[in-house]
Amino acid sequence: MSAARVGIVMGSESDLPVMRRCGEVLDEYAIPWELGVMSAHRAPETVRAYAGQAPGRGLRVLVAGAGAAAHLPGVLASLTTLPVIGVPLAGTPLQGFDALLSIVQMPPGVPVATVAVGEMGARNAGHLAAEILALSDPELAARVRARRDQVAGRVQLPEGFEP
Ligand code: RP5
Repeated sequence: MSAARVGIVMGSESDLPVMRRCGEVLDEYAIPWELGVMSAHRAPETVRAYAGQAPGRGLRVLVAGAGAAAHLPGVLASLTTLPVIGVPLAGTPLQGFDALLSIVQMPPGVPVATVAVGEMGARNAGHLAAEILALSDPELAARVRARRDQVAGRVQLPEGFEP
């Protein structure tokens, strides 16, 4: 089995059902990935070690899902220059709006590429990770292009209209 190129991490096991969707998308592109649960507030030293070792372990993109105050993506981004994609998760009475604002509002200099709340975001994190990796992988770039061409076919044109 090849070494993981994408690390999918999340703040709690309760995030797993949603974050698994990111892995499913990466599987469609045949991108090896790994998955871990680590909390920025419950186990900050584990997060520090994971970020520090990530490049040497072959990871090229990190996807971090978190709910509530949702520190995990920003903390990871502070500890590595690998691209970090943040997935805001619902689960509190604020339904993910809290996590969305927390993750998307990173001050300049330490970016987190924030995707939509919940399952839509987890899936898009997989697609975005594929596009980032495709920049240095022509075979993957062809698979990314092929999928885009495939979804472009999902249209219904009005009668008499030719694009
Ligand atoms: C965040 O708090 C996690 O990412 C999760 O979305 C939320 C609730 O965590 P648990 O109380 O289910 O462990 O840290």
